[in-house]
Amino acid sequence: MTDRLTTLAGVSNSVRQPGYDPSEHAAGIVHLGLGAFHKSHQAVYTDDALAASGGDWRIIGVSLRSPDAAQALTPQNGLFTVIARDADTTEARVIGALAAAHCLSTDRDAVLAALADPATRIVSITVTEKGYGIDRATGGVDPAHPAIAADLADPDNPVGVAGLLVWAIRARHAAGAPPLTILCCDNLPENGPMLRSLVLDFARRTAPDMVEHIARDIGFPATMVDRITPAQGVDTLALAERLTRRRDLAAIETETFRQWVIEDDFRSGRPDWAAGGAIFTDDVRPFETMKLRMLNGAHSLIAYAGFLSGHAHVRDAMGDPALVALVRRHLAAAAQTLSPLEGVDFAAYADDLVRRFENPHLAHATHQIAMDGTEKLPQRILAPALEARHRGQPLAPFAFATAAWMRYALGRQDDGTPYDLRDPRQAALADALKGHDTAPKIVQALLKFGALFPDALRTDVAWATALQDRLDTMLRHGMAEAVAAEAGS
Ligand code: CS2
Repeated sequence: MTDRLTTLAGVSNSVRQPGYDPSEHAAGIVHLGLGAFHKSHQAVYTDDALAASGGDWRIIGVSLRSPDAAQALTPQNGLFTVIARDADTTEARVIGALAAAHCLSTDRDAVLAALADPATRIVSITVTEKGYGIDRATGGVDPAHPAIAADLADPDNPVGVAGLLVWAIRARHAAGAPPLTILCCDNLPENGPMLRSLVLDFARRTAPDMVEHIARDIGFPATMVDRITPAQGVDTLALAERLTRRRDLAAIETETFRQWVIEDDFRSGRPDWAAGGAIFTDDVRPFETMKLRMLNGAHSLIAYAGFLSGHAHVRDAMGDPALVALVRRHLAAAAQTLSPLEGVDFAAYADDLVRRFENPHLAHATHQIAMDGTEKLPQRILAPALEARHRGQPLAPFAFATAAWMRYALGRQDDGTPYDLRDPRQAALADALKGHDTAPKIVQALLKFGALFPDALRTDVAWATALQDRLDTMLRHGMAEAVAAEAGS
């Protein structure tokens, strides 16, 4: 049997290896959310930064609940393979940036010690949109979120992001450790300011003496992150073994493209991420809005319409010319809601996105992207819909994507086969939808759902009619026909 990847010795020469000796660099970052995306994105940029400019900036990766990542990575001394693929390239590289991997639920002490350690200067985060427990209406904590509720009740034994951060800030302040920079790398609008307001609100409720320190000394840079990275696939490990000649249980596949735009507000230094191509800027918002509305918005359209018309993966959905026409229409409509961004041609960006979605090597499940719709819809689809309405631009593309989500929220295929919605509010959605089986009723029930839809859309008759018409076609004729009808309209 092939040896496990535990050192760089013996890894195939054709595989790129860290351009530095990992053992010579201590950790300076704790990362919460040790998933495939972190491994394909920040860890790769950090690998480039260490090779170019050195520094004690390796990463201690933390999963909040699942021990799987730590169990795969610890026996490999943190080493793992990133396989970047597109239509004509397959490149493997071994990443040395990860100094350790822990799981909070099984290894609390190690995680808390790392957060409190004065050597830690950055805490970065990818826990997905639903991981934070933000009340989007107030910007503060959502006390009903399970981790927020647990941490409000017992702030000394934190289990969630806000609780861990405020715990760390208190411990570090008491010990005179350097101020942290807290780097949100999730696809949320204005993610830095959003996390700042969440942490401040949590501190107000549990550690009021820390509020001023947080407001003054802790940095919360905004970021736009981008690299399409499916969950590890069934073939990933075999491919990694073939390429590296080592058995690597932590290998991941991703695309060759990557992008990172970061607001330069670091309070105690940072790695030279620009060496890996990261762009530092004073204002991330225009990049972030573009990415959320164009890439992520189109992704959600593909996920709902594609999944329900029988396409398991994005690349298969991109084989349906009618759906591709809708994707292109959506991208153009989303671009029209943006303010011009110097140096960026939105039409060229849209063309690149279509190519990226078509990537024949990425098995990116539509069901994966479809999850957590209530967390994703506002910034991806509803914000640009609102902007389009304000500017008097066509609403049809956004209405179709929203109707597709509404259809998806019913939790059953056209033939009645149920599927798991995978949404943090799925019980409430099921409740709201109970007994409603016609398009007008479903649309009315979901328009009123929670604080999901902005008031201007909730009360707009033309918007409701546009949703109803499309949902009605989806219900009567199935999603594949609805896609074809919309593309032909
Ligand atoms: C996707 C994103 O799962 C999803 O919701 O839209 O994870 C997307 O792949 C990344 O944002 C790409 O950078």
